[in-house]
Amino acid sequence: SRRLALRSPDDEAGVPVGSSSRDRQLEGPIATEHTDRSSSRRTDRAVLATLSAELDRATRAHGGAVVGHDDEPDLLLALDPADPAPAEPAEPAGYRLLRAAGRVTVTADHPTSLLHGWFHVVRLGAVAFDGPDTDEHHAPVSALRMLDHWDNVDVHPVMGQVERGYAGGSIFYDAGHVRADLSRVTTYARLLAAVGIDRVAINNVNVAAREARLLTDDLPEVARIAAALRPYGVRTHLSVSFASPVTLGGLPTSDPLDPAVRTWWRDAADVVWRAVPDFGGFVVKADSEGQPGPFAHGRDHADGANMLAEAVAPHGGLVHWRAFVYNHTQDWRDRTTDRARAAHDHFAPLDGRFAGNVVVQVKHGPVDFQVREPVSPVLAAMPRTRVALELQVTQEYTGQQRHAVYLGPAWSEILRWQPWGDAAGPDDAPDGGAPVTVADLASGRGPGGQGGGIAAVSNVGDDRFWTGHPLAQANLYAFGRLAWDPALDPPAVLDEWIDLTFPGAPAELRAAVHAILDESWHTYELYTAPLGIGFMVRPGHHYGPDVDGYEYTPWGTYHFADRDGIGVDRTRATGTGYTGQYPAPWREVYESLDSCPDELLLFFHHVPYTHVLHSGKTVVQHVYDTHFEGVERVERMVERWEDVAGLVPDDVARRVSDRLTEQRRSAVEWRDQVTTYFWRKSGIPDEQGRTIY
Ligand code: GCW
Repeated sequence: SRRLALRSPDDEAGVPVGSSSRDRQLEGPIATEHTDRSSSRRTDRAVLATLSAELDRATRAHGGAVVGHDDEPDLLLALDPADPAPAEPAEPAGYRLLRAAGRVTVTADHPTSLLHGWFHVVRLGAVAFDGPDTDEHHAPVSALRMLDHWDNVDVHPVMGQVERGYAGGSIFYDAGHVRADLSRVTTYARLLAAVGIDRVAINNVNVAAREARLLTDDLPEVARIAAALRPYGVRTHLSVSFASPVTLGGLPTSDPLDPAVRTWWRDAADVVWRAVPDFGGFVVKADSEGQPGPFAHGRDHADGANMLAEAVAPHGGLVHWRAFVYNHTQDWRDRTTDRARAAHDHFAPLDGRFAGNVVVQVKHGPVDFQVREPVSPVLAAMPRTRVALELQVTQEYTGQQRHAVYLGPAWSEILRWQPWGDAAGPDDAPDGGAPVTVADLASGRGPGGQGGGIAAVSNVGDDRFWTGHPLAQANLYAFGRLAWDPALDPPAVLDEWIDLTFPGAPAELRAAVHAILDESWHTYELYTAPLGIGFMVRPGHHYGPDVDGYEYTPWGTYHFADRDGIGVDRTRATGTGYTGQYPAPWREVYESLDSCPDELLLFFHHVPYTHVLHSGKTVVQHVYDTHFEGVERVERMVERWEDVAGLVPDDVARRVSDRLTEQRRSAVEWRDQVTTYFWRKSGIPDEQGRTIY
């Protein structure tokens, strides 16, 4: 029963809290000049009210009392705006946690940072008070941490309401409208604040006619969503259609260099910020998979992005411009076009041309969120651009929330990857400074210093467990925590999630959840497409095995298996030249069969089935062994859960059991199709004589 208190400058002076140094840092000089202070005060007041409600709620749940800040509280949350605020602080703001003689003070200069500090204390629980005296500063490594929803207002005939959504319908929309009751959105914002996410894009990047109108006719409804997110310091972004000037504005063109088009977007942005003063900005998928873009007007992506950037700049807004651009109408007979090359071919030459409030958002791999891909070379190719890393929390290609797949370890590997090996940048020797990681690039600590942050596609829907599979909540949690601090250890993050989700979890439950999830990403990799080749999924919905499903399609995701071998030759010597998009040492490491890591072998090389891996196994024997092992591991996951299911609420237990049953069925299906395919293609029997069909 602890005594909790909140202190803000309002208490003393009765004046609203001023705009924060953090906002200025996020948006650079443009925002400093123009940010409307009253809009940020509105957010600040909303978040302070939330903090005060959080303290009440905590004392109601756990005892104790909310007291005045002068009454010697055990925990004091103190808003302490820097005065005067530094023009350009070097680090994104976080909070300071001071513990002296069992009393804790959390101080921040921005209400949202203070809220994040509060949730840090919640996460620590009693330990927050019991530890030794300390004075710590916690700041997110990256200033921009965002979730993208691929939600449609209407139910799309093929994609459903949430494109690649596996957790029911949208939390924002129902029956063609923004929901009347948005209380769940506020609860969602609370979950996000608890893991440090503070920006959400609320509609699909594939913007259909109905959804395009969120920008105009539906603004009052968007404002309601923003109001539901605001109390937890989460800012709203919209995906917009590049063709809006024509489709919504009735103009004859959407040419980004046309003055009338520029005026249309400026006016549109003005109206948006009038409706939502703390609006975050626009997300754009242009010239990709049928979405309109600048190409139709003979312009490039920088022309398109900069035109929107100019429109949102007066409001301190951002444009997240996606680099997921490739030809999806390829001819499989054409061996020269390589989808993996596309993002780099399109974007690297534009480095230096994007405005300061454009973030170029790059998928983590060159193809499409596969269980295993090399890290995209685009992330290291644009030092003069704010580049963001895009991850996929929704499990489109990793089991669609029917399979338990904890992605924390995968993201951790990506975030820690070093594009220049042991060197700190393109021109540095290996001992010329600390090696730069992907996390450094995304947070502005790499060459050029232009971080665009970290974004991910959300896995949340209106499902009663939020994420379909209750264990998939761990992915949402881990994304937020790793975006805040990419150095965190994924199993430790999982422990945090277990503590918060199953309070007082007995040791057996904790051990079982670890046994099920810790290695689950590798397990999924074992029983699906081998050695970095990717896809092999059923076309369209992307669930379950279909080895040749995409082999003769226009989408450009091929494996080229024949009776002798498999893999895509992406070398400079004899293939598509994709390896040349990497800096040293990777351009050489991937180029050579000898040094290419096994797990990516078939991404980079076409080899005979008898090729011997570094592991000592042939490719075909590796395929057999991994697929049998994958299924055995899933069987152990099922058993582990049955042992502990009685320790969690019945509905959770049942849902997890049902999903694990499906995972086992699906893993067997994958195993049998993939092993049979390779046996039939190669005619090489399994050394262990197991059943192959
Ligand atoms: O992964 C693919 C998905 C599409 C998605 C696209 C993208 C929103 O299959 O459904 O469209 O990527 O990222 O734009």
